[in-house]
Amino acid sequence: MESGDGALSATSLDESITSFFTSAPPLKESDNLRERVMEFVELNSTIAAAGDGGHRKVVCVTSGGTTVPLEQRCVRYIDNFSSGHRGATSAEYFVKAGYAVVFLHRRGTIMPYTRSLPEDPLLECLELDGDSSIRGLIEFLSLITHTSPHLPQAVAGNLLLKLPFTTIFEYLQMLQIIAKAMKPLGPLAMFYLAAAVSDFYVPWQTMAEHKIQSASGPLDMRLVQVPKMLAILRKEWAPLAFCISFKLETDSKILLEKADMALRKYKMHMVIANELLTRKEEVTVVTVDGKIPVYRDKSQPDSDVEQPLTELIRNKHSTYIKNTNR
Ligand code: PAZ
Repeated sequence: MESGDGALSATSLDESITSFFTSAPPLKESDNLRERVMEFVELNSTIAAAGDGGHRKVVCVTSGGTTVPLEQRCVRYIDNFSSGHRGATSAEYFVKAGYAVVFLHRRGTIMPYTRSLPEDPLLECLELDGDSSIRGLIEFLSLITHTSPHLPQAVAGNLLLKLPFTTIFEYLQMLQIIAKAMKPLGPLAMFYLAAAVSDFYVPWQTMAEHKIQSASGPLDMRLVQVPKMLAILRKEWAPLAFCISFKLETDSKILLEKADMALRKYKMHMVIANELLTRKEEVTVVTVDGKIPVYRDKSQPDSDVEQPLTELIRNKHSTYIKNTNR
C-alpha cells in the first residue's frame, strides 16, 4: 500500500482531509476515548519529572498496520504489513526512560511486555491435574515479570495507555483525538509513528454494503489516496510536538531519498528509514542536519535496534524542548 508521495495543492489536501473524515464511519465511543486520553495526558503532565520542562513527557507510539475494508459489512480487506514489534519494543524503552506512552496499536499485534513470552503462554504454563494448575499460573506470572522487568513500573505508574484500532478509518480518527488532547503539552509531546498506514482506501459511500460476489466476474474497484495527515498533525493538531515518522521500503536504492522527501514535505523532525529485510538490524535516522545510521549491537544476543534508536530520539527530544522553551 506504499505509494509515491502524490503532490496535492494545499486546498485539495484540505478538501481530501475533510472528505475523509466526513465520509468515514463514525468512531465507536469516541467521547469515551477522548475522555480517557485527556485524563491520561492531564494526569501525567502534572507529574513533576527531572530535567526537560520539569514535567513528564508523553509519547504517542503507533504500531501495527491499518486495514482497508472492501465491504461495509466487512468480509474482505486489504492489509498493511507490520508485526508490531517496533512499536511494542520502543514503547517499553520509552516507559523505562520515564515517558508516559499512548500506545495506538493494531488489535492482535505484538504488545509491550509480552513480546518475549512463548506463543501460547497460558497453555504452555498450565498443568491441568491436581493442584499443579495453581503452580502453573504462578510460573506464568513469574515468567511475565522475569521477561518484562519494567512491567510493574508501567502499571503502577499509570504510564501506558493501550488503544486498539483495526481499520484506516479508526486509526486516523483516533490519531486526531490523541493529537488534539496532547496539544497543550507543547514540546513535551512526541509522536513516534511506526504504524504502517494504508496509502489507498475505498471511500465508505462508494463501498459495497454486502459481501462482493464472485459470480459478477473480475473485480473492478477504485481506491482513492488516503490524504497525508502528517502535514495537518504538524500544522494544526499538535504544532509544537516533536514528530517522528517512519519510512519503509523494499528497494534500498530509493529508501533514503524517500525518507528525505517525507522529512521536508511534512516538516517532520526526524524520519526513520528502514528496509523490510534488515529492519531489526539497522535503521537510518534522517534529519535536516544529516543521516545517522543506528545498528543493533550484534555482540549481545538479546539486543535490539530500538534501544539505541529510542536513546538517540530521547536526546534529540530533550534538545528540542530546551530550544523551544527558550
Ligand atoms: O512492526 P514491525 O516491527 O514488523 O515493522 C516495523 C515497520 C517496518 C512497520 C516500521 O518500522 C515502519 O517502517 N513503519 C512505517 C511503514 C510505512 O512506510 O508506512
